[in-house]
Amino acid sequence: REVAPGAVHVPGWLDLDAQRRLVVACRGWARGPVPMRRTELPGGGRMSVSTVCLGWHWSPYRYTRTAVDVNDAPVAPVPAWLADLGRRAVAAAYPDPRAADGYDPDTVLINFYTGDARMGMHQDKDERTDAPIVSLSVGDACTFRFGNPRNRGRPYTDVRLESGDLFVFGGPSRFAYHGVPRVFPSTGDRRTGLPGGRLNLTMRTTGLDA
Ligand code: MD3
Ligand code: FE
Repeated sequence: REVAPGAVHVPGWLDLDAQRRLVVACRGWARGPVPMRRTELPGGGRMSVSTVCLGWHWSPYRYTRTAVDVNDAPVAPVPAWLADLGRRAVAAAYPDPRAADGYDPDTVLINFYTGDARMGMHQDKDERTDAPIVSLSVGDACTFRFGNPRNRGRPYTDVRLESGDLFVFGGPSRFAYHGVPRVFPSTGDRRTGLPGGRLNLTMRTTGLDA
């Protein structure tokens, strides 16, 4: 379903086994080499969402190879199987059979939401390319708010994202404001291996040198 030009929601794209494999892999990455943590903001606050990164480390508002605001360790690489999943995701979302050609995300941000975590409306503009962003959700459902490229407010569209859903944001949607105003506790399928909370992976192409 195309929510806006270039923004495509594919409900239930990941089967239970694929979700389970992501949960197991993310458990490992959450432990190290860089522990998953709530990112500290320049104003002194802390995000309510916990994050760990692959390939490049994101901290407000840049990408580095080491976790400069955590333990300074080099981040784990993006495994080939995950980049491949990203390519298949782009191919599944866009009808053009060549849409995924050359798609090679070099960073993945893994976000974990407890029941009271939120993500305010923002744009993702620390990447230097306009390659699509792939988003995969596992666990509790949430309200995802997809806005416009001009400001944090209306017009926006609220979409419920469920475990297994894929969302791809490319073209004119790539620089739209977006956020997660609420998570619905205990709505996830425990068979994924997640006893609670919401896991989201976003695959991106930084455009920084290899
Ligand atoms: C639309 N994450 O990590 S994923 C983020 O569910 C982020 O954790 C949310 O926003 C989450 O930056 C939303 C969907 C998403 C990700 C990136 C986008 C939507 C986007 C970039 C541009 C437009
Ligand atoms: Fe974002």
